[in-house]
Amino acid sequence: MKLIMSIVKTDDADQLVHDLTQAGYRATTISTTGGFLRQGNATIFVGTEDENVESVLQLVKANCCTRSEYVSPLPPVMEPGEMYIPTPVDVQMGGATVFVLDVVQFERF
Ligand code: 2BA
Ligand code: 2BA
Repeated sequence: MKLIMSIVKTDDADQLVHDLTQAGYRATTISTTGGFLRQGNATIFVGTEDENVESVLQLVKANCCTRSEYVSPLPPVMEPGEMYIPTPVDVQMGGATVFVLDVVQFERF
């Protein structure tokens, strides 16, 4: 069994979970925050048998298209007297960052 952990744009999460459940997969969504932009994203966990991993990945891929956005990262924590000049950066948004983990044990109580 595998646990597929997909970090996706909040905007893409609902449709992805809808498609996953329609396809018979169980999913859990948690609201998360990216470390770099510190903007909300969503992390979707799907526990499933090994043979289903590819099909889950296809659903993630189909729902999470990549697009480019020009954004200013939030200022870092600074010492008194330090100055921060915000520099907008071009980042690829959307898409999905996916980790597939081995499940050692699965229980339902
Ligand atoms: P964030 O950390 O907020 O990053 C958002 C996007 O900003 C990243 O998109 C990437 O295009 C860019 N970015 C991140 N760190 C950067 C840096 N040091 N320099 C330049 N650009 C940078 P994605 O790579 O698609 O990542 C989307 C979100 O997925 C991330 O949000 C983070 O929450 C998560 N993520 C990505 N890789 C991860 C990893 N190895 N471990 C844990 N979470 C990860
Ligand atoms: P939910 O997805 O909201 O599911 C709530 C309950 O609805 C489930 O309880 C189960 O009794 C039923 N259910 C869900 N999907 C079903 C389906 N396709 N067919 C028939 N009945 C279904 P639990 O199984 O105890 O799950 C409780 C919560 O644990 C789930 O909430 C979900 O958030 C998470 N979860 C369970 N299995 C998961 C898995 N394989 N991967 C990721 N998250 C899982």
